[in-house]
Amino acid sequence: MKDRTYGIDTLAIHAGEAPDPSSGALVPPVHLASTYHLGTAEKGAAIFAGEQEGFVYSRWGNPTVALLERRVAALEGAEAALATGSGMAAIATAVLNVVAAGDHVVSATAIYPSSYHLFSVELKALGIDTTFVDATDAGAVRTAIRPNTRLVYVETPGNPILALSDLPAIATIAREAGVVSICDNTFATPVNQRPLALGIDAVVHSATKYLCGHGDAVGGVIAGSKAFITRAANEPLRYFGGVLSPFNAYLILRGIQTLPLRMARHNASALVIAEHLARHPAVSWVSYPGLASHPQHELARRQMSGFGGMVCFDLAGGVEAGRRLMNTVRLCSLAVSLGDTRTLITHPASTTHSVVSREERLTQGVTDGLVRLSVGLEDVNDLIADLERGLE
Ligand code: 4LM
Repeated sequence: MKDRTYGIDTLAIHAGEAPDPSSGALVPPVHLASTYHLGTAEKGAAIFAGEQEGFVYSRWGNPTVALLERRVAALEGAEAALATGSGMAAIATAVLNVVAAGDHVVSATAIYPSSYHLFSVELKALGIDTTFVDATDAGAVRTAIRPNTRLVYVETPGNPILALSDLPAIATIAREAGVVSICDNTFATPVNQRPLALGIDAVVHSATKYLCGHGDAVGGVIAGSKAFITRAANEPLRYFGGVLSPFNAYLILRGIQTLPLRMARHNASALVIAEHLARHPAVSWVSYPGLASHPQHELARRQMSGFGGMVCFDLAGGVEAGRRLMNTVRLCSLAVSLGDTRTLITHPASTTHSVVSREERLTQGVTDGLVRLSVGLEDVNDLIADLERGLE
């Protein structure tokens, strides 16, 4: 199948597939084997020497996982992809594929907090320094680049405030400086945004989110050039070992088939809800890239083909209003994560960030009334009615 000639709806269902030769089954088998028969000594030697393709051991490669990799590569328009055991494993593997002790990273500040921790604590302990910048300003990225900078890292739309980074501008800055660029595309998905086509070198995903889409598997994926992916597979992934289980690969593959359909509904419902909240007296502001009031709405229109299912808003009534909303909603689930069929809602000030001092959380952009909504696939009128009861 010449994947590039098909539309994304077709790729999501068929890319990379090869019917199981032993049974003809259309649904991909879940290959649970950890190890594989090498055939003959000569064939085993050829596989080990890299002269012949073949599976050896499932930490090095697995047929079900490989199908997921081909599928995501096609969706992202990448030469290759590499699946990992979680989104964090994808980020750590991709980053460690580029940087080593003594190197420097320029990262957006507004990224998933665990990614921020990876750079600010874990990589720092390994001798890798990171400068965090407001990546909504591409000039700030350029200014922060040093002679030993090896990597520019962004997440757009960023978690949770949905700030955007100008991907073509950042890709150009990185390329001119001889620096690798990586974008976390989890919030947008390849349906709404294709960072590689905009010049970014590699994409990382938490496949736990929209790619899987049903909240039943943790996983991650990296997509990029064949050289980038081969090195990531043969070095950091193989030796740090953060591989994906074949069963989770199967679940994510199953979810991906409906990714374009689901994203169309996520996009449509999130816009309706964002517009509704923007008119609501209990809401002081709404952040959604699809609203004309979003400070980077024009950029969103240029680099995204849909604005996603995440909506962020601030309650005028602060922490108490947030607590009331969390305790009143019935259809929206009070839960972290995102990208599921069901709507997920969080109010960091009363939950995940309640142990952090108010000053510290404000510096992270987590205001008293900040609410993050992962708009699911339920009837949008039911969702609005559910939110309305908690906003009264
Ligand atoms: C959450 N997010 O926001 P794994 N990249 C982005 C993310 O939002 C996440 C990851 C990577 C949330 C999890 C609890 C933009 C996670 C990390 O959880 O390692 O698959 O992905 O609520």
